[in-house]
Amino acid sequence: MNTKFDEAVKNLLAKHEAFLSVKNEMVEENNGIYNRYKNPVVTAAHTPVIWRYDLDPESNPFLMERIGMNAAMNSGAIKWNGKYVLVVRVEGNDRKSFFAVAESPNGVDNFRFWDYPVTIPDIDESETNIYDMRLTAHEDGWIYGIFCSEAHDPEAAPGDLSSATAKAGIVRTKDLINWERLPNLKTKSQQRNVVLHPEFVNGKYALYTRPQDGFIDTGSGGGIGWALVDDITHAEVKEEKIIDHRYYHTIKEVKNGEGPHPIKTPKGWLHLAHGVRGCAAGLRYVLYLYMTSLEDPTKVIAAPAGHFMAPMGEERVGDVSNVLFTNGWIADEDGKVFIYYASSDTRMHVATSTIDKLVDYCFNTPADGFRSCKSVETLKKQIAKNLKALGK
Ligand code: M1P
Repeated sequence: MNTKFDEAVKNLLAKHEAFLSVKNEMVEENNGIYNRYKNPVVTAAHTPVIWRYDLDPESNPFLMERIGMNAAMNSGAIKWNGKYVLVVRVEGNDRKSFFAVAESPNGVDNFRFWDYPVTIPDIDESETNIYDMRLTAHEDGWIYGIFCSEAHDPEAAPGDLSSATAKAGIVRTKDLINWERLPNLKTKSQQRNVVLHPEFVNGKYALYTRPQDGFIDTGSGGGIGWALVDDITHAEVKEEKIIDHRYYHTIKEVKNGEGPHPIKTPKGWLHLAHGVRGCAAGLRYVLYLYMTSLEDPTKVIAAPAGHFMAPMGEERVGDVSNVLFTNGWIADEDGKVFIYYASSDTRMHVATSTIDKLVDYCFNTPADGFRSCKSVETLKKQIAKNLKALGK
């Protein structure tokens, strides 16, 4: 019996519980499109005390953190048994990422991690890091998770301990507890941000891809791709078509990547993605929306110009600053949409909107004219229309 130690553990658990129970508040925004929330929804500090501390007075007399957690970010999302569930990319102080499930009763606060992280079967000794899982409840009855499987580049020059390669790892589950690992996606190029479409297309599994020449550079990879796959248990991309292109002097000039799988709406598939551009401060990651046709999911039917969300305030700063990234959203049956996004590779946030608003945003936000003079023309049209409406 160690009364002082027991008291300290009780105190630690009580403080953590109080932190997890804090209610979140919607922030008033004036764009009419979505609302942010005051607090991040999941952070490294949300990870359980039993992960981080050894609660044995014999082996940890000072009650120190033994296994530190550095970040809780890029999370897949799904509504599961009435709960808002995130498969969070947790990154330890050792820089290794892993997946862990956190659930909330209302989608905006009180996220609590399950006791154990997800065990992803190990099929490749060279796989060093895993991250950014996209979840898809597919019409075949399985819930799939596609994630980035990273390894040290076997062709790196001696002494180069940074070059890496990215592949798409694939798992599936029926209960979010037991995960079956399927072989990695076979492709000609490296791949990150691969996402499974929720329906069969022409009887095949359909993937959003992101071909890239290198680990960081997409190089000749022109944007978000699309590929049909015969057998998901031996998935291979034989043909890949770019459906959402990158363009010079846009928010996705350097790279882009599909976020979570698109939401089916009566007017088309609603997509959420990230776009990247370079600047003196480094890469800037923002979120954007676009829509594809229900009849032909490879056909873009709405492409609003510019970003939908960009880093703001404290979101701008973190381990990799100036980054918003998303790989999870949940659409409720009443049309409310919970957009889960990470800021600066550090913490998770939520923003809420509705399918009607997001679709309206896609079809009625002017498309990119790719030149300043075109942007001025678009702006002048709106001003003239408004002046007329105001009787001026
Ligand atoms: O650091 C920003 C993001 O960079 C990568 O995304 P992309 O492949 O589009 O460049 C990923 O490593 C992602 O996890 C990270 O958030």
